[in-house]
Amino acid sequence: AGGCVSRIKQQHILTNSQNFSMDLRMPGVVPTKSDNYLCMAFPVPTSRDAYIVDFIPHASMDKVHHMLLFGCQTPVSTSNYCVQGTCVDEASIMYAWARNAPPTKLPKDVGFKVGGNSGMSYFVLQIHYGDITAFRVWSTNCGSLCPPQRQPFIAGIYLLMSVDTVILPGKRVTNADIACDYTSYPIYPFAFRTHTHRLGKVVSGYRIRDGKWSLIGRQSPQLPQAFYPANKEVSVEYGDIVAARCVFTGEGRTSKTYIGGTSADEMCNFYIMYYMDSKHAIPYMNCMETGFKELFQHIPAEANVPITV
Ligand code: IYT
Ligand code: CU
Ligand code: CU
Repeated sequence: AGGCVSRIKQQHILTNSQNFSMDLRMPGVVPTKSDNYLCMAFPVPTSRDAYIVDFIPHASMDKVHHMLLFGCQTPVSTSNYCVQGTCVDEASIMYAWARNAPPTKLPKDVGFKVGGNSGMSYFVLQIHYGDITAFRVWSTNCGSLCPPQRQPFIAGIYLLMSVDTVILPGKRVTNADIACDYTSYPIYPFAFRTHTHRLGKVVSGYRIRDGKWSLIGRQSPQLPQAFYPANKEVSVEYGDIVAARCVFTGEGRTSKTYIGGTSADEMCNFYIMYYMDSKHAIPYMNCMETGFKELFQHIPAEANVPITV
């Protein structure tokens, strides 16, 4: 993926029989231009089932704006820093760190499954504006001797994203609405993350059950885009609807703004980080449907109130 500098391998793995931690470092990287996103892939150091149970960010505050950790099967590059993109296949986000935002902890007994047959054979660390950082992943697996112990709860991500929003220039308010029927096993949201580019004012996510809207989380996408604690009372079960709204403004633009990858484009994302019983273990789900207009007539008023930052 474009210009790469050669990779300095510096990886530390601490092990005992059950647990190990792994440092993911991108030492001495100097971004060549602002808004560079540098990434690096690290093989998951076991072919057995392993569960990430903690993340310890080691970012140098003055240099790193934000960093995201993904898991996937096929990174863009396994031997070099990558300048654009993360994975060839679908990347699943597992962790987000942003300057000035508190890091989110996984609840007790909850882990992201990696290695084994999870489809996650690489970690990919993506850093915005960084030149030195390290990441540490605590993980439990069973080494080579003992039988693998199962994590009672599996962590996963439910991503709601808009694919077709168009923001008209000068128009004060444009809503991007997303909603899907939920037809799977119960999930228990514990953190959420919002993502838009410059035009996003507020992003809110809900569960709708028997017509009643319950807030999972609401945040300004102009604040650090980390995972924030979700409303713990709201689980999502078969028969519920999961919905999100992003509120945008077209003020200050002179042409239409579409969904896309550059900073001139927009995105509307609401990520739900959840746990579920590992009996079911569905690590990734998404929703890209535009909700019915009729449904969104009943969205709580708070969803339309911009959060001033
Ligand atoms: C078009 C769009 O909204 N892209 C988002 C959501 C997205 C994330 C992942 C789409 C796909 C993914 O595999 I992970 I396909 C997007 O790119 N969001 C950015 C990061 O790339 C994760 C963000 O910061 O949320
Ligand atoms: Cu950033
Ligand atoms: Cu984006």
